[in-house]
Amino acid sequence: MSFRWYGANDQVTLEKIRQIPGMQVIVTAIYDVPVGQVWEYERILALKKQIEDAGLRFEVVESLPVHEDIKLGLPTRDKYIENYIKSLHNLAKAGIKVVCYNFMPVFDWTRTTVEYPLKDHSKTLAYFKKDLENINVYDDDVSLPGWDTSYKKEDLRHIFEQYSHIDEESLWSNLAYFLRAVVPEAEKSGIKMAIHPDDPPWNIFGLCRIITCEKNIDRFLKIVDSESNSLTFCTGSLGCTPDNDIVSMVRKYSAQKRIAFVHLRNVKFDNDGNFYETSHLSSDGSLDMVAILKALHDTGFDGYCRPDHGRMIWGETGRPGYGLYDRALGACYINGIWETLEKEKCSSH
Ligand SMILES: [Mn+2]
Repeated sequence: MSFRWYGANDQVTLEKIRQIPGMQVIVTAIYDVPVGQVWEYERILALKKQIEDAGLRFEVVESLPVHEDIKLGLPTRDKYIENYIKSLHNLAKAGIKVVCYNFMPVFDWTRTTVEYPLKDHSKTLAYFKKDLENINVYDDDVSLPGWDTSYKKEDLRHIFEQYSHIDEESLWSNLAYFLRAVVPEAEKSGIKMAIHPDDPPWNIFGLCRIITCEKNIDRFLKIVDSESNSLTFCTGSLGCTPDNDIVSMVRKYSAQKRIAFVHLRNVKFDNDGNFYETSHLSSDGSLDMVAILKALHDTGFDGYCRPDHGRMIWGETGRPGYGLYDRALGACYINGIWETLEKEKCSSH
């Protein structure tokens, strides 16, 4: 069981995280190194020490971001791939086991609001198709929750111009180029690369997204057939549409030993491309958490998991999706289901 922590500036401190029952591992990153630069060994080691001093372990990185030039397949990509490999070696030397990353063009996870009120007056992240359609990326300076930066319209024009040459097949080929260079190095150093699916799993503003569904994940895993080319299986990202059968996907990829890291989160979707995030409880959302955990348990899953986003409850404020309370409740719920599965297994033998 792990928990994402945003470093020394995170109001959710390591001391608080430590007090969540069953919490063992911290998932974090070095946030002040620009994308494409090498993460120095000394910096990683200092972070590890800070986490270990708080009684936790540092074994999962989220994320080691992929430079836009790699996704675009520009000639400069080789330099950035070289740096990426150097970072991987430094992380391995410090004992990191799993590196989460994504291959979404330009924008990270996308929501249209982070303050959608639920019936119980908690606030959550939501995506309404209509609200996204009303944003004109060419006319407005846009910033949506989830994006690290707000984009000026001039910058966006330039980025969209660059991506206008990138269709799905070229994105696949740029991803393959990256994987063929990086995965063998990860394998040698004992790291599992774990791609995070696109969130949401469909094109945004005409930018292609490819890590979206079972067919595409099958294709992804075949590019380099190695456990070091694995998944961060995010139930909420892939599960925000009825098109993906989450339980059967979890069962399949876990049996193949290709899930290194699981993000557990529940969402409530409709059939028109809208969704909002809920508490982890199965009956609050569209996903069956017991069935998901049973699929992991039946297939001998021994990787890392974390409660993904949480709602804002009990008056907490802070980074949307990353408060303490609801994620801690999620961790306890997950641990409770897992303990039940373990004990059932013992008593049935
Ligand atoms: Mn996730």
